[in-house]
Amino acid sequence: MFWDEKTETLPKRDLERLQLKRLKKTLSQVQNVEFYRKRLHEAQVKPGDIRTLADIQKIPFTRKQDLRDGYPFGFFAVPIHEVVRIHTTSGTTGKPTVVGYTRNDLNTWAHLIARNMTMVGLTDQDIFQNMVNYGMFTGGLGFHYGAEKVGMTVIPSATGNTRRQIEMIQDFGVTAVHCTPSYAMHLAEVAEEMGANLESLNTGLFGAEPWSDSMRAELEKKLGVTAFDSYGLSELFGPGVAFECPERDGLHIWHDCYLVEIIDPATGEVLGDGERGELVVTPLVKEAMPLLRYRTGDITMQIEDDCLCGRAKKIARITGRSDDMLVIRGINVFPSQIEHVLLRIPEVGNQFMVYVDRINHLDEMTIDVEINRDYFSGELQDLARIQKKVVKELHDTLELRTTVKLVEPGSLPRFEGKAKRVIDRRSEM
Ligand code: DLL
Repeated sequence: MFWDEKTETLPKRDLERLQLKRLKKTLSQVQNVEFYRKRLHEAQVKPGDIRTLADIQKIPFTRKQDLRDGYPFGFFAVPIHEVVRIHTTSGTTGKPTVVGYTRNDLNTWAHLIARNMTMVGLTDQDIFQNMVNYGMFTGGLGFHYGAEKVGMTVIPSATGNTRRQIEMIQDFGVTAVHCTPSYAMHLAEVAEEMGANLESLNTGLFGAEPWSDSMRAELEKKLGVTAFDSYGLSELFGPGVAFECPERDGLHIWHDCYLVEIIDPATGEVLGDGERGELVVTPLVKEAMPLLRYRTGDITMQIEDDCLCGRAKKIARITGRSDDMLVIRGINVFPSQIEHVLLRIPEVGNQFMVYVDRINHLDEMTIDVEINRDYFSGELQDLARIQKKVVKELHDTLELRTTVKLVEPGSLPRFEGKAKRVIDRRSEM
C-alpha cells in the first residue's frame, strides 16, 4: 500500500531531476548558515558549480562535531520564530545536538512517517500504541503525528509501567505497536508472566537501535506480530528516514527527500552499490536545518534491485557504527560523555571500564571506576554515598540508568595505545 504512490514510485529519471532541483534549493538555503557560507567559500564551491547530482562530491562533509560546535542554534537557516519545534540528541560532553523544525518541516515529517506506516499495511482502522519516550527523542512525537496523519487511533503511552502497557494493548484491542526492539522483548516476557492475551496485535515497528534477524524471529513468535525495522536519526527526520517494506530485505530510504551516498569512513571515497560503508545523507526538503553531506556514522550499503513493492533502491539494515557511539536501549552514548562526568566527581579517578550486556533481552551498562582514597573515608556507608552520586550524575547526563562498581585504585587496565574502555558483550549483533 502507498501513502503517496506517485512520489514513492517516481521513475529514476524523474527522481533524479527532482533531487537535483531540491539540492540546488538546499544549497541556496544553506547560505543563511554562517558555517556553510564559510565552508563552501573555503572549498571554493559556488551554488552554480553544482550542475549534476555527482557534483555533490565537491562539497565537504558535515560531521556531528560540526553540529555540536554550532550549539545551540548555529545551524538554523531560518529566524528562530519560524522554528516551531526543537528536539535534541545526546552529545559527547554534556551538550546535546539541537535540531529544529519549521511548520512545513513538521508536516513533511508526519507525511514521511505516514508513508512508512502505510507501506507496511497500516491504515485508519489500526489502533496504535507508541511505547517510546515522548520528550526530546524524535521517536515519540515523530511516530505520533505520522500515525494521526494516517488516521489511526493513537495511544501515546510513552515508556514505563510495562504491566499497564500490556493491559492497554488487551483492553483497547491494540493492533500495532512501536518501541525499541529491546523493550519489545521485555514486554513479551512480562506479557508471558501475566498470562496476557495479545491476540489483537499484528504489527510491530521496531527501531532506534541495532537488532538482529534472530531477535526479529523471537519477537514475532512471542508477540504474534510481523516485525518491521525502522531507521533514522534526529538530525534528519527522526524515524522518517528509512523503513522496511513487506519484503523485509532492506529499508527503503525516501529518495525524494534524501540524497544518499555510501563512503569509505577512513578515506571519504564514495563507494558503489553493494559496497559496505558509512551512510552519508543530504536532506533535500528541510527548511529549518538543511545539512550537506551529513555523516551519519552508520554502516550499511545501497542495494540496487527492483523491489517487488515498486519503490526505489534500498539500504541494508545497519550493521554497526564508524565511531565509538553505543546505542543502549535506544539512547546514544559516547564513552567521552562518561569520562566527562567522572572527571567532575573528585571521589573517583578518571580510569574507567564500560561493560555492555544484554540481560533478559535488555541492554545493561556497567561502569567500573576507581575510588579516590583522598576523598574516601574507608567506611562502607561512604562507599554507598559515592556510588549513588556517580549513578545520579551519569543519569543526569546520559538519561540512562547504569550500574556503577567502585574498584580499588590502580586495579583497572591502563592503555598504552588506543584505550579500549568499552567491552560490548551483547551477543545479538
Ligand atoms: O533513534 C530516531 C528513531 C526513532 C529511529 C525511532 C527509529 C525509531 P537518534 O536518537 O538521533 O534517533 O539516534 C540515531 O540510532 O544514527 C543509529 O546509530 C541508531 N539507529 C536508529 N535506528 C536504527 C536501526 C533515532 N533501525 C542513531 N538500526 C542512528 C540500527 C539504529 N541502528
